[in-house]
Amino acid sequence: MVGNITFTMLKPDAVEANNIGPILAKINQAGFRIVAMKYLKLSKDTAGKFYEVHKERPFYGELVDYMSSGPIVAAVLQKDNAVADFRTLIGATDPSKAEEGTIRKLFAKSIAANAVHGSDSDENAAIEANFYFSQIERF
Ligand code: IDP
Ligand code: MG
Repeated sequence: MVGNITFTMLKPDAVEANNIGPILAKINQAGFRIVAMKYLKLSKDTAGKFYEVHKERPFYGELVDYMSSGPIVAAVLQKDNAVADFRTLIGATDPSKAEEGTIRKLFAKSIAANAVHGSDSDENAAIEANFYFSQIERF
């Protein structure tokens, strides 16, 4: 089963703009199956832990504040080649550089408030999915 799951979050800007439905529709239309999903608000502490890999980057404080500013949707998605295909579906980190038709091109507000998270490797997909979901929350 290696390589067939990725982890995503619909970020506070996407939730605030009532884009949960349209983004989930795009995800399903692209062939991803929802394995696990929850709606929650991160504390600063939890957001800081999730993004610990970025703690030396200049935008870390801004990112943690932003990701704990409102509710998010966290989900595990399944598809062949899930990590790479999901990165293609969401587009570049900076929405002004994202391809036409990608989720970030369609829905992101800025490089920080960029609508969705997508795992960058199979290893991180597993770590990130385990951060949010137990085995009995996956189907
Ligand atoms: P990714 O989400 O496309 O994998 P990363 O480089 O892993 O991009 O950065 C994680 C998140 O940090 C981005 O999705 C975005 O929300 C935020 N971020 C990245 N670069 C910047 C920046 O230059 N300014 C502010 N926020 C940023
Ligand atoms: Mg990343």
